[in-house]
Amino acid sequence: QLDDDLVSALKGALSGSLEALILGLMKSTAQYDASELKASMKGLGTDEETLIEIVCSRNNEELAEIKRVYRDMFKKDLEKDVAGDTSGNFAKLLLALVQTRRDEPSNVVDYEKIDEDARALYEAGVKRKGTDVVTWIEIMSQRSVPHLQKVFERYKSYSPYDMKESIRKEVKGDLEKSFLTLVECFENRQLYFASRLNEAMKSKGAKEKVVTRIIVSRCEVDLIKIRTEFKKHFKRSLYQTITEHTKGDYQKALLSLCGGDD
Ligand SMILES: [Ca+2]
Repeated sequence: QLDDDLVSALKGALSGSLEALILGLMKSTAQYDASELKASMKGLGTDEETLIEIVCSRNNEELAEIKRVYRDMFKKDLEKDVAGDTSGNFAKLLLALVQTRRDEPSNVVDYEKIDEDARALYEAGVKRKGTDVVTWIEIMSQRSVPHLQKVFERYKSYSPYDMKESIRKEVKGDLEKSFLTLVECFENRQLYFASRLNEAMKSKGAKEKVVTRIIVSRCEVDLIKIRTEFKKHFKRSLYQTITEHTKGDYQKALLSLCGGDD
């Protein structure tokens, strides 16, 4: 009740990106992700960019918590909403991820399985006419992340193109974006978020929705590591970039969440 009163007071006092940021911070990370997913599927049309970013970048544990919270908050199943709002192979991939059937990392490296999966990815894509998307989905939604990192290394001994180039050649649109997001996150999740932040701020009229979403959803998870990747790859700190590309109280709030310069 106190929270509800506070939220309505804040809604009255704030507007725009600052409002979205402050109200986002009132939620837990999983509540925030669940709300963003819900909003991305609300009404006619779908905000695929948000849907892809959240579903393809969260790990199994995060997705399981998001599903639980989603059911609590909206009395609906995330799977059902995703299935109702997407179609075709894009829907199949998102659903496979939301079902959270990914293996936990194992202490034993299974070289035979790594080779088998690398060859299967190649034979389902670059080697054949068309693409056997179902095989790609199965491998990318069910294998552990350390296993997949080795699979993508091995993949290069079969295919003339690396996994990301292969995705660009084989599939298009939302499916392409989803697979690319997955592979980028398997390789280095914090670098994926750093790149998204960099792009969003560099684009004309900073894409504040993306900036807000990433800062709010990662500030209690891995923002420090994202800062490190940011500085390493873009030569400027996240702090400096926020200073240059945003303004006003929104900027002050972002900088305070950022926590410091690097
Ligand atoms: Ca092909």
